[in-house]
Amino acid sequence: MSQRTIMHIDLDAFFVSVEQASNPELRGKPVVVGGKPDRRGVVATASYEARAFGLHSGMPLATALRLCPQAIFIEGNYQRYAEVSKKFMAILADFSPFLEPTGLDEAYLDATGFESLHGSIRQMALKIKQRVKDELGIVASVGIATCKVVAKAASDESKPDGLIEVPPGGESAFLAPLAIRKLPGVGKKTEQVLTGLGIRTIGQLARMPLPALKSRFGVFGDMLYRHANGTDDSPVTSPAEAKSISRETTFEEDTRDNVLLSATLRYLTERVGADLRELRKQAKCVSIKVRYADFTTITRQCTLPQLTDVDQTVFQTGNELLQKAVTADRRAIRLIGIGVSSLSEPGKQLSLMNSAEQRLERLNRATDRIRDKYGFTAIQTGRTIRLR
Ligand code: TTP
Ligand code: MG
Repeated sequence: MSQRTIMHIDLDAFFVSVEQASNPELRGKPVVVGGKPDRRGVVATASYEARAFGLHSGMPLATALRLCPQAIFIEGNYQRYAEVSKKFMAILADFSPFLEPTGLDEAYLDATGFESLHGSIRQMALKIKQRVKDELGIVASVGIATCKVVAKAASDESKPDGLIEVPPGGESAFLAPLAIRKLPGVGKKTEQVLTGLGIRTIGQLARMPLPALKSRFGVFGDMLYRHANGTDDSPVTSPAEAKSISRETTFEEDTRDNVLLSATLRYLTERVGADLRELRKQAKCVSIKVRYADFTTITRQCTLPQLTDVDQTVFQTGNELLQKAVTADRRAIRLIGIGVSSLSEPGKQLSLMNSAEQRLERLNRATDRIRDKYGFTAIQTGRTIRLR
């Protein structure tokens, strides 16, 4: 694999930072999100001021109060954190379409070849940090390396308000002095086992004979070995794309009314069509679902002669399938649904476009895909069913 440039971006003290951004009185103070200390429960996150007193995520609130009586304890607003997370990911998507969110406040970004756009990858990282600061009022830490595992270890190590760039070839030298729990993927259990073997640093782990790690940890040992040596081929993978789009509805009363059935199918088709176009996809296959009063369910599908994102075409095809089904079986119907699958990008005459245009097209489409994806998930209130 040719050399890559991977960034790991992680927000500092995320939940607390959101609170501090909207309430200046909390800034610069020991703050805990997780709840009032008179309740059972644990610290979700502590501000860096509170961490100075030994507070950390997962600590019982009562212990946190004992260690830091002056701390301000906040219940937290998880919906807000999800909203801020969406904005954060949208900022990152402006920088590269090759984006893999791995939590509310962290993501990998493949920045291979992006230095020319920003002067250097370091400049790119600084711009990301600045935009997150300006637009969200939150500090992001960034790690840059040739692979994911080292990039993540670097962003962790850089905190708070950090930026560490591990030069290509410097991976194992960077990791070697770090405690083994700093190796992404090493949890409490693995740490215990490794400590039992006398291994405390990632450097010591990297020098272990591979067979010894394999016999101890199985396939995981193999991964530990590679990661400890700063090698990790895993790609930055954008979230799975929709493979199909469908809508269905249950009637208030079971029905044989053909007009109602068709009208409902039309309505559902329009919802499906809107999603399809928002995703900038076209479909080759239309299917319907019919559930009878006794819950027996049938599906019928039809492959179109060509790709489409036109409601009319999808509806006509779906309605023909529906009409055949109701003619063949007169039972009352409880639910109908319509879906499209075999999705692809709208056809392009690639041969007529030069390769630079093609690359831009791909880049734009990939960006749209990520943006659509975030909007898509956000409005997924039981209206959209995505099958994987
Ligand atoms: P982290 O990124 O692990 O932690 P953090 O952002 O609070 O602090 P930093 O990255 O600077 O070390 O987790 C992100 C959010 O996830 C965190 O703000 C709160 C939540 N969280 C929990 O609710 N419980 C936990 O045990 C952890 C680790 C995080
Ligand atoms: Mg964080």
